[in-house]
Amino acid sequence: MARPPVSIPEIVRQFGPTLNRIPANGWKADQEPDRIVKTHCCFCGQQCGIQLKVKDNKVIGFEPWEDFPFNQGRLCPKGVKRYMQDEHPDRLKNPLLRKEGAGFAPVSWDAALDKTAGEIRRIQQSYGNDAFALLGGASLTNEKAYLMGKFARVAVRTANIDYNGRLCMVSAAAASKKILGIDRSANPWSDIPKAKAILVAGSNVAECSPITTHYLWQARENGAKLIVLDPRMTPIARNADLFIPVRSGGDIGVFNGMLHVMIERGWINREFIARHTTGWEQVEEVIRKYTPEYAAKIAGVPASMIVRAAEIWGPAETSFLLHARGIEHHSKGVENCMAAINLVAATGRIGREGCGYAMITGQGNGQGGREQGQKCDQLPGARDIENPEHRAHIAKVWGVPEESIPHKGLSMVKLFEAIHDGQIKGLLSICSNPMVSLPNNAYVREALEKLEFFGVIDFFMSETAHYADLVLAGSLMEEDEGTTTNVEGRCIRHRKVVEPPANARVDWKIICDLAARLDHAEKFSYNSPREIFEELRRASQGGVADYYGMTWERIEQENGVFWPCPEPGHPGTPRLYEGNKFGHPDGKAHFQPVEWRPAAEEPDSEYPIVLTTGRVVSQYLSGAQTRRIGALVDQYPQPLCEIHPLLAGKMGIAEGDFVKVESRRGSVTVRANVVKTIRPDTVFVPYHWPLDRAANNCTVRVIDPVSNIPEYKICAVRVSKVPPPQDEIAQLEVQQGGVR
Ligand SMILES: Nc1nc2c(c(=O)[nH]1)N[C@H]1C(S)=C(S)[C@@H](COP(=O)(O)OP(=O)(O)OC[C@H]3O[C@@H](n4cnc5c(=O)[nH]c(N)nc54)[C@H](O)[C@@H]3O)O[C@H]1N2
Ligand SMILES: Nc1nc2c(c(=O)[nH]1)N[C@H]1C(S)=C(S)[C@@H](COP(=O)(O)OP(=O)(O)OC[C@H]3O[C@@H](n4cnc5c(=O)[nH]c(N)nc54)[C@H](O)[C@@H]3O)O[C@H]1N2
Ligand code: SF4
Ligand SMILES: [Mo]
Repeated sequence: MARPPVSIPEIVRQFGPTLNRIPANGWKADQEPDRIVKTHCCFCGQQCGIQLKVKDNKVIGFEPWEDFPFNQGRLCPKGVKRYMQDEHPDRLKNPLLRKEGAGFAPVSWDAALDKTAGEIRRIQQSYGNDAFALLGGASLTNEKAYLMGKFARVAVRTANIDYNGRLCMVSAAAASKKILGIDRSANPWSDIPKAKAILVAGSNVAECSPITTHYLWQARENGAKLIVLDPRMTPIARNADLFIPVRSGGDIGVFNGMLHVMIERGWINREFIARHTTGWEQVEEVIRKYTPEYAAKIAGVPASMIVRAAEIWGPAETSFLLHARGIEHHSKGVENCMAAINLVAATGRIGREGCGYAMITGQGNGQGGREQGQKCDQLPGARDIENPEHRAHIAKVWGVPEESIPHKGLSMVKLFEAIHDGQIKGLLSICSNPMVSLPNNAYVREALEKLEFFGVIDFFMSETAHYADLVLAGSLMEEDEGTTTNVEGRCIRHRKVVEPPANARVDWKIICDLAARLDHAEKFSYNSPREIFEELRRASQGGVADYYGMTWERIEQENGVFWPCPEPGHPGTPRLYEGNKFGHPDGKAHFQPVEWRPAAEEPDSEYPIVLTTGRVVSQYLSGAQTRRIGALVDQYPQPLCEIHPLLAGKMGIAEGDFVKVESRRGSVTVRANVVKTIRPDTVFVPYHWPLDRAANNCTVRVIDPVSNIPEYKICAVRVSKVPPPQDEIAQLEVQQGGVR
């Protein structure tokens, strides 16, 4: 039986529009708290230490936690306001079942869990085990990420589990593994201020990894030179010694061009290359043709900028490379990152104080979430699901026959294609909002409508949950306890601050309750997340991401422990590759030659402009959380289209006009923000909004062949001035006092 299509106006009537401003009972931040709990921010990969104030089992405010070494009390606007989610009127407090034609109605947990387990069984009996898929998330703690991987392989026995980190860290991960052998930032952030040359590629540091700004400032105060690559002059770019306004998709031009100049001028560490690397000859061969002039054509910037970048980076005494999604969200995302890392390996400036490399992790547990086995090709400890030894180790920890562990499944975008094609009939999703975050929204909607059963575990009725048959009311970060692993690879402890409200349930318990209904009670009989962590330690033992030597007590006492930490007495490993020992079996770094190639969809005469997408400081990801916090909404209420005055002038567009940004797949209508800080051939729209304001109406459903990350950072569009939109949701939001 096909599920009925969802009526958006019906959802708006039932749950209100997406913009909710003031909780019914208000916040009482001026009250005296009963308790103050040291924990961490639930949002980005910086995972700042924060203290939450509690009164009567309610979070009423925050205080900085100055002793936590990473952020030393610093917080960004999101961290400061995050506590406002807790008492939000939209908070889901009961499991909700879709009633034909009548929206959602509360049901008992027994009914909800029986229905979910029953549908998993029915679908698997009719269509085979792999016809039921699971989707996890990198905002989940390590414990929950581990549990999801085990739940998929042991209780549901499907190969098809993947997670939203597939949209985020996988290009960086693959590149780092290929060249250096390990998927983790190589250095603790305390190394950044000691570097004399810093290259930041494709990262809007000030808005998206705000605390990292402070480390870059310190470096500059110590005399470092900062190079920034971005098609937009972001706040950090405004303060750079050299800002290279690279064309989206053109970074390989800059990296290879820099290497060309460095070879010519003798700024290559040939001794290091000979002793500690392989594959240099092929790189040198490829680089030959990347003269500054040739490279400049690819990058869309003057050749002199590339030469200048080489002059800063090449001879520097110490250096640090950081990159983020700007170079990773491409159909050549892995190649972009490899070309960048080649620059580090060619100088041998890695594995020492002030010499290093980092990928700026995005989601709260972006690092840990990709180690514990919720990826389609992975088992805990960052193990390979196709490696017989790795499988045998995990089978032993789980107490199951090795043959019973499914093999590699489909990655997230492919999983949606399989739903579309009818291969996958059922889906249970936790901690993902693909209706906003996957490319080409219309395609995602069609896929969700085809599912025979769709269950969602969330604490808010996300845009994706609107399409579910059943929504299970899960837990906010502060309502449960566990660990995450921050941007540096430091495993930290999140405390339980308050109990979940009413009839909501902690996520891990929901998963264990479901496993019990699938006849696996004894393998999921944990009494607490701590027990899950104890098992995770053993599962990770001997793996690349080894947590065996950690305990919750140690993590707390030491303000976090860096993996690998293979033994209880081991100090942890803040800096990887010390003594030039790389992660490959031969101990060497493996250079990877990289040739530039065009994006899947370059601009043409019909769609002449590049659209690139990303973030703003006050909104987080799909916005399911931050669009509900009035104080954050006020900072950036609606998506804007950044457009250069030259381009705007050609089309008669002025600041504040409505513009239609249209690709071959769909369009978004937003106000124009005419700024000189963007390339005149490019427009930028942040992606945190749903429906008619979703940047992902336009983006292209093309993925990197190695990492399977979508090409969010480049597609072809045309832009035109239009009258203000008149739809029903727009009207409702205007009535609510929202700004369009
Ligand atoms: N405020 C806020 N902070 C966040 C998040 C959030 O949603 N909001 N999300 C978190 C997550 S999950 C992530 S992944 C990170 C993302 O952090 P970032 O990667 O820093 O953020 P983005 O805005 O996605 O993209 C960064 C920059 O890439 C540029 N760019 C686009 N195309 C190219 C290109 O081809 N080359 C280069 N060099 N640059 C390009 C864009 O102009 C943009 O300024 O942020 C994390 N922190
Ligand atoms: N166009 C464009 N699209 C993009 C990007 C881009 O730059 N441009 N960036 C991509 C990137 S880098 C990312 S990371 C993705 C993110 O995309 P998503 O993962 O889809 O976004 P989130 O907002 O994190 O969605 C998480 C959902 O889970 C819920 N949630 C959060 N924490 C928990 C929890 O602990 N338990 C439970 N049960 N639920 C939880 C939230 O309420 C929300 O509904 O978006 C990608 N999409
Ligand atoms: S969103 Fe990120 S930078 Fe901001 S307070 Fe939270 S963890 Fe820190
Ligand atoms: Mo991300």
